Amino acid sequence: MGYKVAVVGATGNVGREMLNILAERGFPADEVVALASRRSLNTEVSYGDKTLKTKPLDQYDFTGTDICLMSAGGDVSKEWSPRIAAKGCVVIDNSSAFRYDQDVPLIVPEVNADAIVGFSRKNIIANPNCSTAQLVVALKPLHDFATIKRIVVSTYQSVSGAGKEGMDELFTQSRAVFVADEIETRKFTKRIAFNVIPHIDVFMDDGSTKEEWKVMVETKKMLDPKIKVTCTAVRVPVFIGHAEAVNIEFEKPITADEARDILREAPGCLVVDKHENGGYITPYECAGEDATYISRIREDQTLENGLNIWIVADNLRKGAALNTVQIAELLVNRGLLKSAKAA
Ligand code: 11C
Repeated sequence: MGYKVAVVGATGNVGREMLNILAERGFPADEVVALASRRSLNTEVSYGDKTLKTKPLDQYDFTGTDICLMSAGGDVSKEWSPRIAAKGCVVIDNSSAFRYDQDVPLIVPEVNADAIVGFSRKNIIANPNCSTAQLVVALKPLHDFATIKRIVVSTYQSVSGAGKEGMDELFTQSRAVFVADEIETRKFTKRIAFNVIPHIDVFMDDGSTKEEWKVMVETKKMLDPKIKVTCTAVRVPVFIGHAEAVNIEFEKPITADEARDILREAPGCLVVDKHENGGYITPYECAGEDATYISRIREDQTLENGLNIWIVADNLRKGAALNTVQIAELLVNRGLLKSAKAA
């Protein structure tokens, strides 16, 4: 028996990728329903070799739907996730609306799969921010080996993290530069074409941005609350793929060779680390891929038990849609979806 799955926000960057990945991975669905706001009504979206027409979220009855993959932003999620969950449908939410709720597990299956059992308290599971997802995939096996004390993260985040409008703005501004046209900024606060912007999401009282705060709070929630995290999050003129330079301080000794061997065996990780020209992965190469790539693994000579690493992943896949589908697979594989349905 397969499941009935709804995808909310099916016309967005992440929603479309969710549909692709459900089909690609052969998720055991008898029926997949694409839902969207009235603005995007009857839009055609692909699900494998089928084309689905979006239906309106506010007219859909979730009774009998087993699982809802939600990618419609925090405000829509706050309003709809509890209503959908109350119908017995498990919500896996890609927004930040429930990530910091103690009664909602925040899950990256390679990192904290066992925490998923907590979903039954609210019938909601949260998917982390894209920059945190790839970070914890790479850090978890290293933490298990040598216990991380502190990390300093610098992110290089692609414009697709800001949705389709972000991608359109990079394209339009780049073209305008070449044809000497006027550069308009709408989505970003400064020009993004041929530039970098040290600002993602809103500013907090301490001068950090919300993106930097999310990386800190979500890493602690999923990996270990004792780890100290500091982050600078930067938008770069790349369409897809987030990169991160991470400096890690461990409690116990760990060599670069040991880290490389550990990461080679770790779930979800792919090490590309040749000390030669091009012997590392860049965001452009990771677009469309599922793995979290780790390169430039080296000891930090200025720090006892310190390493530097470079992490790259497709932010729309491991950072969002793929991780959401992996959570759904985890529910299925552990028999949790059926028991939730029976309860
Ligand atoms: C960005 N990381 O690149 C953001 C997008 O909390 O899920 C994802 C925001 C979130 O702009």
